[in-house]
Amino acid sequence: MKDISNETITAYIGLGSNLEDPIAQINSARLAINQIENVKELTFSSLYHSLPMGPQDQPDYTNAVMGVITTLEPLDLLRSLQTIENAQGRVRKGERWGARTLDLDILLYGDEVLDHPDLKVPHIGLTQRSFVLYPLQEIAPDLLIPGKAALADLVALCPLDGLKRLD
Ligand code: A4P
Ligand code: MG
Repeated sequence: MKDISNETITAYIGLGSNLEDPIAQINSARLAINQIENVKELTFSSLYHSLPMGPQDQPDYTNAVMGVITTLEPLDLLRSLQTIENAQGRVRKGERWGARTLDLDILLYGDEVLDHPDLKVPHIGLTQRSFVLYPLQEIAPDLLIPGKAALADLVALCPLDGLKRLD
């Protein structure tokens, strides 16, 4: 068992994929995140099937949310996640919300509100996206989203938009 002994922060990471065997991409990313030094998995949601948000001429997505404890600073966590995205063949074509092998977003970092040019936390889309809110509720039903609302209240306002939990 990994030992993270210093003061830790609980962070939530959104995982998404719609290219090159999305379920395998999510499972590999989970393993890779567990390999980051000073990051340890706490919880992992079910996998969910979701319809694409953004351009519709792309495959459906697989999404999940992972809770971790970490001693990494937020930007160091972001860089580590981007390294994993790149290692799993992520190509940035400049199209907003286009298809991708792997997307790793920091949804929450403790109860911090961050407005850095490279990192906005809570993640900007968190409050409206069914493929984020429902998996997050599965693993952390009592969460309060800093600066926003109770997670349960956001979920109650958010239609499923075709989201389906996979077995
Ligand atoms: N960035 C700022 N804040 C964060 C954060 N909290 N976590 C910056 C991660 N990155 C953050 O990201 C662009 C920049 O956002 C990064 O350089 C980082 O510094 P990116 O991953 O290069 O590009 P992107 O993901 O295409 O952009 P964006 O706008 O973040 O897209 P989203 O919000 O990630 O949405 N449909 C379904 N069903 N499921 C999905 O998962 N995902 C997207 C992408 C579109 N449609 C989807 C899904
Ligand atoms: Mg992203």
